[in-house]
Amino acid sequence: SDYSKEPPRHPCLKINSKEPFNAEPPRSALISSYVTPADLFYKRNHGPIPIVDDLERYCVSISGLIENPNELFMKDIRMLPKYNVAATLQCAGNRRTAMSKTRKVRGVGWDVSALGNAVWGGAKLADVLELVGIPKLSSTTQSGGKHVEFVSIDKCKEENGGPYKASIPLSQATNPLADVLLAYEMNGESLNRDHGYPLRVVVPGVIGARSVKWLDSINLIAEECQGFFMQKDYKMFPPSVDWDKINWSTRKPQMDFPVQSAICSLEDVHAIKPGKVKVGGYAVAGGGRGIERVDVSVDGGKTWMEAFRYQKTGIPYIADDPSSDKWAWVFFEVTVDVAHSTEIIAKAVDIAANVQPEKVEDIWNLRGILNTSWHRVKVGVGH
Ligand code: MTE
Ligand code: MO
Repeated sequence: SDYSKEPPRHPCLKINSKEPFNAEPPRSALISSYVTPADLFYKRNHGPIPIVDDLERYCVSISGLIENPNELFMKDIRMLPKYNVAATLQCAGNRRTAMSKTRKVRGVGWDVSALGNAVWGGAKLADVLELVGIPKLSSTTQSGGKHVEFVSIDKCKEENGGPYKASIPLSQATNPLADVLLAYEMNGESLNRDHGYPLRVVVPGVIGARSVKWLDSINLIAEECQGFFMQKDYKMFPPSVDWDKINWSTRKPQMDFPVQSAICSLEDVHAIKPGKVKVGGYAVAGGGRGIERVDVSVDGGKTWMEAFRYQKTGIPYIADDPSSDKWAWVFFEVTVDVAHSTEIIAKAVDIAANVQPEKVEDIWNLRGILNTSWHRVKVGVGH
């Protein structure tokens, strides 16, 4: 594989793996803007970044279990109504490093910044599929297609040199309310190479792995995609299963993200002066469920304070308010009083009353995915 033509990257990114390039911004940079700038947005790759240099010739083929296979060029996709959807993309491996500390897991290490919140601009997949003859709200095509597979241009070793791929159910793909996009813009600018230029899938509310970058083709298939990242990775196993006991076929590919939050105003171990401390971070729920509440504790979870929440410009965020962005994270903030060294904890609750689990041990899994345990930072108080 050829890593000699990688794009330039922001120097502040913390590199977790160089080839393929996997990097995240520092915590403080992550919460410095509600909409994450593209250069600070985490980068999660499984191979070299492909180069698409002829946009005129670039097209997406749509085939498989579909009555009228077709090829769509950029101009066809741009002709469809354009939507701007604010959506947080989060890697299933976010916070893996912390999970690895209790018991070793396999996978790239990540702190708490393997996620970002962008405004994705593009066509709705539901409109694209309608254009090729698949009606809205379909759960099957006439030829028996029940899943929509996205195949990329990039090549990765997990697929033995083949392309990265993933699928979602046709019912989700053809549901306009699911807001699945074929995006050509990120934050009002053309997608950059790292994030999928010229066209990527964005599946809001679902683990990042299903948002295939550098889209090459779409296949209508009867069963979910049989690719590595659907069948041999990104599945949630119980703590009792280790590598000697694993049977991949017993589990479903992970789709929705569970409720998550993390403190970003403080590092894992942070020295502070006694007195008032501002605790800030992000919270995000999967599946379009809003965040109902974020609780913060400064005494190891004995007592809790509710944090203030907002989206965009500091206007209070109320879950279920129609003006809130259902796929986007909320920022939280609370000022606490700290007199001596302690642990500061955050946990979020979504509108379905799902709560982050207390202990990472209880959700430990061999691949180290979905670490959504209470987020803890240690503050050392010096005088
Ligand atoms: N798409 C392709 N083609 N190749 C990849 O390696 N990585 C996936 C997904 N789509 C990947 C991909 C994973 S695991 C995640 S978390 C997101 O892209 C990361 O998107 P980003 O790099 O734009 O943040
Ligand atoms: Mo990911």
